[in-house]
Amino acid sequence: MAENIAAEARSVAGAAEQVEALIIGAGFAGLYQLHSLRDRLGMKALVLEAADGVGGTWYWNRYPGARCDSESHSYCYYFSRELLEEWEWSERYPGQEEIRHYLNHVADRFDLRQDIRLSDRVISARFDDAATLWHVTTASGKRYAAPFLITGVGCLSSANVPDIPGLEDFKGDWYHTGEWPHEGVDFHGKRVGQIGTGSTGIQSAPVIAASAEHLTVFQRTANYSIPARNAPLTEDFKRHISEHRDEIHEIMVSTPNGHPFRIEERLAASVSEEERQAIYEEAWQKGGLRFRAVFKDLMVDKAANDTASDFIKAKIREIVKDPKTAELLSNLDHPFGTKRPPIDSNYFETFNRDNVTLVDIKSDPIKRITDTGIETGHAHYDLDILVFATGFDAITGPLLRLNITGKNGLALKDAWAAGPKTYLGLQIAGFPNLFTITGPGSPSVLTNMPVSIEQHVDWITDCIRQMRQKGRTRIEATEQAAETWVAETNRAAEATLLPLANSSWYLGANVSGKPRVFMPYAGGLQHYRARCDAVAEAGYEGFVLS
Ligand code: N01
Repeated sequence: MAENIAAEARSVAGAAEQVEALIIGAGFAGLYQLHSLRDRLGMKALVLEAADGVGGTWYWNRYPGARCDSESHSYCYYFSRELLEEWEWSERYPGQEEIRHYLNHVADRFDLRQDIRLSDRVISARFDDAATLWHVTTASGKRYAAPFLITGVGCLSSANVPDIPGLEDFKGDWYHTGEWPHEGVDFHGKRVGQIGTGSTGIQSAPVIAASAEHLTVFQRTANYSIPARNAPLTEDFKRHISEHRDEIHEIMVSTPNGHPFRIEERLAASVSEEERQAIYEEAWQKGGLRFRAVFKDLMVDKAANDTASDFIKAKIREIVKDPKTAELLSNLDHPFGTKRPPIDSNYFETFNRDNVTLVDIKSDPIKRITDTGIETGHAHYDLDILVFATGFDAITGPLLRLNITGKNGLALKDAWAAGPKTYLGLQIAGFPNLFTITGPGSPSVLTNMPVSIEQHVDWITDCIRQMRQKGRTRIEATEQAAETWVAETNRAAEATLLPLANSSWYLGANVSGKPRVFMPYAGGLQHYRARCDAVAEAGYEGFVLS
């Protein structure tokens, strides 16, 4: 807070640098938005980035085992055929370092760096109604102004370190997975405690266990996971991908989740028990998120979902040798897929190692952190290193921490006090000319992210192009359109099993005090895309242009 006030005070003295569009964040979204506005529309645009390099999520999440859950040939930009053809992925799922290299390559290839300001965090953004200008201030006190402000801050970039009493007393080292040290962490000879068993914890535990003296995993909610079956890409596969790019892309943009595979048309109950088990077994052996796509009703019919859930529970019990540990790991309290399903490399197998212990903190919650470890109601665990794989203040957190103020002094935190309200996840009533790439109310976090990002950036770019052609300078979502969209987002979620996961970050449940609202649009990316296109074709229905 003091840092913010000092920066605001310093900024009064310096003149603002004015451009035509300001973009916050240099990840997948910000890089493509800069390229689109600058190189397609000829606008003077600038990206502001807190980190000292590009990459967004893939800059920060350097924790052991960090890897994408979408297949490499789909987890990339499709806007440039040349880019697609010159970049070669090495593995089925790209690791953090490879994706970061890819995004650095994109920044160089499209000559983006000259318009990116690194190492300076945006601390406030304020709309000047009379001038139709966004004024942005950074932590170093620099000021910028532009008619358009576009956020590309990601959905999972605001680290959530839970408020457990005593952390300040801990004498060992502690880390959050989303803000991992660049030089890495040496676990050799260390007793490590990991809190959290989401996608991150499920990836990090096997890698930490491989070098630590001992790893204690503190599990609050048991989680599903499907084997990733990661492997180097074969030459045959690479050739296949390069010969079928258009078909692959067509599938990605016409399915609900943006992945390069279709959801099967059959229902879980349409096949015999024996056939169903064989289908699940084959999907388990192939690995990855495709497991969720073997029947079309897994996300909408609880009985269908139970068949997948039971299959996975049986797998966990088969893999994990100690029956008590197996019971804790398979004691799942939510339907499969209602939290983003992790994929893993030997997660459940890790609990067969002699140097790994699972602690159930649902039945015996953490009381406090002591100077030497973690104390629960019934035990004390001595630790040298504490790893928080505790997720993020997701979707709204990265936007709220920008301290955005719209028309009439309306602060975003007040506008969203009861939960986020947007029109199409793209705009907020009362905040003209502000676009939120992958904002709440869009399907983004339920999808393969780059596909959603490209759709949003293309829509925003086209909108600004049309505004310029028609001499319009301002666009603002109406309150009515936002209300209607929130109702539609709620209806879409209720038509699925998604709201049944009580501890999901989709609902904001992992952050204390956060309003419990299902934030993403669950009606499917292909329907959402059609809706956004229809809105544009109807002259930006639901927006006021002036
Ligand atoms: O975070 P999470 P994440 N005390 O929120 C626990 C993407 N991602 O970083 O479930 C004790 O899912 C919490 O327990 P509970 C992906 O979209 C992708 O793992 O709230 N425990 C949970 O176990 C993913 O969904 C990839 O009861 C506490 C864990 O911490 C998203 O990022 C890889 C606690 C948090 O799980 C977030 O995943 C990694 C507390 N006070 C991430 N607070 C890939 O592409 C929280 N927990 C593969």
